[in-house]
Amino acid sequence: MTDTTVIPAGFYKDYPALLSPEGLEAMREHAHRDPDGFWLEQAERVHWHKKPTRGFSGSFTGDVSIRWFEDGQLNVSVCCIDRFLTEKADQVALIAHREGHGPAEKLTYTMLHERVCRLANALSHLGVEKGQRVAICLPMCSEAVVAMLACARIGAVHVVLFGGFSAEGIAERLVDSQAVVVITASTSRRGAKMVPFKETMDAALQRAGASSAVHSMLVVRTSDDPVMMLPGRDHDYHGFVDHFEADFVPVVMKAEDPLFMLYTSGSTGKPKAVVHSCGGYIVWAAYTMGMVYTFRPGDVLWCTADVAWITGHTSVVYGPLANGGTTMISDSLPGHPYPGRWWDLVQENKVTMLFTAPTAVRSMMAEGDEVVLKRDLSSLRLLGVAGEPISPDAWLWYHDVVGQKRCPVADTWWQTETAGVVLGPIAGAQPLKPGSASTPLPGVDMRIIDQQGNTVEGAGEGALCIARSWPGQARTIWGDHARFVQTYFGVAPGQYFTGDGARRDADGYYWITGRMDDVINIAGHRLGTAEVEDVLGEDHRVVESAAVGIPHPVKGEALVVFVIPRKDAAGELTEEGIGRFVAKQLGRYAAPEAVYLVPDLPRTRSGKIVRRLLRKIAQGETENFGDLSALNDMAVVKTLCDRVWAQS
Ligand code: 6R9
Repeated sequence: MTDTTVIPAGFYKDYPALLSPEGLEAMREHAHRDPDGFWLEQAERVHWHKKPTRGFSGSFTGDVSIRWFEDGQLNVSVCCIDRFLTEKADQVALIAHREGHGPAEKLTYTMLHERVCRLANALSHLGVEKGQRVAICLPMCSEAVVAMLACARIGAVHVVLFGGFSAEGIAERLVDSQAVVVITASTSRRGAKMVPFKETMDAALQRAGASSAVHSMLVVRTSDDPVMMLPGRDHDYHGFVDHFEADFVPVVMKAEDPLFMLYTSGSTGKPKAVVHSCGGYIVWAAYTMGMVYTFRPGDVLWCTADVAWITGHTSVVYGPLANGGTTMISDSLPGHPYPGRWWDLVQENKVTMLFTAPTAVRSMMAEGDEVVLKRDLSSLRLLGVAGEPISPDAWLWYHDVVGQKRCPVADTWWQTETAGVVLGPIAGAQPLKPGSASTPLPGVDMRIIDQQGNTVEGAGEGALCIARSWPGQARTIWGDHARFVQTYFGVAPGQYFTGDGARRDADGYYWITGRMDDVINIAGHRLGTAEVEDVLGEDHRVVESAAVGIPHPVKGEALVVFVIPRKDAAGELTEEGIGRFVAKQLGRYAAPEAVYLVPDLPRTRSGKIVRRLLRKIAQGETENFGDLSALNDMAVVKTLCDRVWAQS
């Protein structure tokens, strides 16, 4: 990786910078000198029923307790809608485009308010109470945004589930969260594929049986496909919701009441839901999105992330709306139905800020420059990425071809657990370095910790940690605080460990080196290798398996699985069958790139699988394996190399 390219802060002559370099420094200095004062000032970005008088209370040691703005009271839907109803009543809040459904639907702040209130009434009518969980499993449609805000309005905790999850995956999450109501869709198209939302949800509920608490389901008819409805449990979304009143008095929440929980992958097999609370989260969403994106009159932000990921929560819904912006969603894919589809959407909707994943940038780059250059993209003023590392090459292509060197590219590093951008540039106020997620936002105390647990000063490499809490920090793992403490505070005591490694250069810019735990990142989707191995362990014909991630030109990383079949089952298990099984159990996004049936795996003398070696073998390497002295059996290496070679 090269870090020699530096684009000076003043490079973008026409870019309306939020801050001057001095202004940014002053903010950093204020946050450092007086953190409580700084964050209470940032808390003014949102509307409070009762203003908080304290910033952080809690501790990063012992049992770890994270609380922000504790004596404040608010309702997040008011922060995102009601407070704009006088000034911006007729401004478009949400543009919802659906492929093959004609022009995009446009909801003003007034219309959004009406829809959110009707659903809030409908959910209350179904008996949903403050603190109960509501599962939302929808494609990218306006109802998804409305559903999240309606939960916020009644104080219910939303749990957005990805439509690509399998019935098993959804069942597990419904049981764990004890959601009482599900909001889903009939079927939906994703590119050429049909996603059977309702059918999968029915299968999930059947699987969960009495362990699930779901009593009602609202079904958005996102297609004309026939859909089976269970009388008494299932309701047609619009047929049911649209009869309710268009006003609902928001439930006043304490700052620390939970707003939502969101499942993500870690280094053990069981997916975990991290919990975010009302006050800290919405201040953080307003702050991070306001700082990195800024929102000026006429701006249209299109963040292409699915609402089921944290990026979809913060950059699609809460961040833009808390800033009084216009946010756009679309269920389209970059190259479908034709190359350049996204550029047409940018042009048609006069998108000013485009925010996507590096994997999408790489796939659009592969379509060639002509596809981009044929379109009028002059509405764009800022480009962004998040979710995985972007190479300087892809960064420069995005910057030079898409942005025509007019638009800064903000590479932002963050996580489900951080809820919003932690590392990212303030365009116009600081230089940009292609391939680097630049510097921490003011108020973030980022550290690099070496192998001995010491803080690295200046340039250096190690574990990426954060030494002080920030308002949007996840408060706990749902139902398992001990796991929260162990996962995030076990590496450097008293500090939050991100799970990532990073290098800091002499200018203080951060270069993410990748996950340090067993999490792989496929096209921006986190997947724990242990999740895959657990699923394979369910098949009694599998003795043992090992899943690893290898570099992939478009998806960033791809999954490769090594499986030891039971001797008597060797003929029954096939590579394709195993691939299909993993995709069925975990979801299509987890479909392995390659599966190898092998007689054994490389192990140390103490029996630990040597994943580093497996990763190399999976990439087709046959030598330069480094020090193999710890291996208990060298012969297995040759067997595996032959196996991979034979199949490639
Ligand atoms: C927002 C999101 C978090 C993990 C994170 C890291 C990787 C995110 C990145 C990045 C390099 C960036 N990641 N942004 N790696 N550069 N700009 O993606 O949240 O789904 O929880 O994933 O993604 O490894 O730890 P989440």
